[in-house]
Amino acid sequence: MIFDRFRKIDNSLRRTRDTFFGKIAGVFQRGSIDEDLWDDLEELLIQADVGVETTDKLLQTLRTRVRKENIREPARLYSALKEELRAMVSKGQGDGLLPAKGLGVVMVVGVNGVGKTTTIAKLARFWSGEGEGRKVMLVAADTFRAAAIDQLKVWGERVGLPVIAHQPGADPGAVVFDALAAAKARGMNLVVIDTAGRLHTKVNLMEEMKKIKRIVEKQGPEVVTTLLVLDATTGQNALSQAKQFRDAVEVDGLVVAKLDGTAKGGVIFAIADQLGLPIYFVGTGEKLDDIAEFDSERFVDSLLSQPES
Ligand SMILES: Nc1nc2c(ncn2[C@@H]2O[C@H](COP(=O)(O)OP(=O)(O)OP(=O)(O)O)[C@@H](O)[C@H]2O)c(=O)[nH]1
Ligand SMILES: [Mg+2]
Repeated sequence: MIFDRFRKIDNSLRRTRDTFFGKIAGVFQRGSIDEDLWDDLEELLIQADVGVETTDKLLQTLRTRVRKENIREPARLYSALKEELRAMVSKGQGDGLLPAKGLGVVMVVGVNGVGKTTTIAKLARFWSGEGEGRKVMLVAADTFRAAAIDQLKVWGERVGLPVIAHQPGADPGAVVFDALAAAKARGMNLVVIDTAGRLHTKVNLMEEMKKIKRIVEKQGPEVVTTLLVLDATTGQNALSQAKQFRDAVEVDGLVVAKLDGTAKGGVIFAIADQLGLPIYFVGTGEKLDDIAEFDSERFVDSLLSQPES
């Protein structure tokens, strides 16, 4: 299982690695740590979508380490870079996302089309499958579009899990209310809520999301977790979305979808650094199996390995 997860992370990072990250190793192959090395490193990190702010911070930390630890060899600096990158994305890993017992509710939010519904199907399968073995129920709280409800029902059938839905146009709060009652009655221990995609700039939609959360909380589940799905292919844009969602509702963690479809995977460092939110999963493709628990060590090692020629 664990090797499978690593393989998925490796494969999904191919484009990001081959485009810029894989070239970083080359920067450290010179004889000494000089200004050219710093310039080249900075350029590659920014090109890799790590972002100006996070890149600056990394370089400052590394320069300080070079001074304090008296680092002379580029190879040692390269190790230090890996350490700092790992530290940046390792926050919150291993923390309990779901309760050990009692009812857990996961609310999945994000901008239109980022991959929420697909991610829910993947997670539902993961959480209900071997090892995790939870009794999972899905909730179609994206009531704006009939197609959205159908889409979740189709996934529900494929993964063999119940889906609670109302008619299109229904109040999302009412669906959620009913779903929690049904979950308790049927002895479920995990409810995953699909919400409508919303622009982070639309105040009324952000309010609706808060309302859904309040309704959930009133039902007294053990844990309510809000997962924000970001689309890795949008690069730095994902960062500004995440900031606004975090400010509107309490976001507990992130899923970065479509890592396989981008060379901009470096944005994960900017997101982790500037939001201080844990990354729990990454989406590695369009199929049900294409999801992996995030692993900071593997992520960094995989990114910095040399591109295949
Ligand atoms: N390559 C790739 N495609 C993905 C991944 N996750 C989702 N997608 C695709 O992204 C598209 C949008 O996915 P949805 O799950 O419908 O996105 P959504 O956020 O629910 O969209 P709305 O409900 O319209 O806001 C679909 O074509 C998915 O197959 C991923 O990890 N990798
Ligand atoms: Mg959807």
